[in-house]
Amino acid sequence: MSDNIFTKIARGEIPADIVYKDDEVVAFRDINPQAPTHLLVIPRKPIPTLDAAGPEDATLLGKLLLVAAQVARESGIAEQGYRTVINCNAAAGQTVYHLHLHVLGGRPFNWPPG
Ligand code: DGP
Repeated sequence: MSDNIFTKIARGEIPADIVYKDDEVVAFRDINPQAPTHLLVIPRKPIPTLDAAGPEDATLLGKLLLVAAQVARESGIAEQGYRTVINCNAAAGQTVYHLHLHVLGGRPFNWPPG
């Protein structure tokens, strides 16, 4: 069993502002929001990075995206537009080694991201 902080949040061992949960996926508010709405969507399965995901995770990865779209709609940011981000490994800024998808909205975002 993994001891990373997001696995503990998924198990309810650490408090978080949870906006969605089912038997495979949990979504909650980021503790250090970078936008008026900043949600994290995680699998309960402790996959450390996107690079560590395999073909056996294909359905789960698709579900993460569908849950991201659902929580974005439910948060009222979908029509205006939102940014989804997966940081993979250190150079991309990943700090928590449990796969997570950021959903950011409520303000404009630049492209390219810099
Ligand atoms: P990343 O840089 O992609 O690994 O993003 C990790 C995010 O996780 C970062 O935006 C802050 C957030 N975070 C870290 N620890 C906690 C926590 O204990 N609770 C919550 N809700 N978010 C956390």
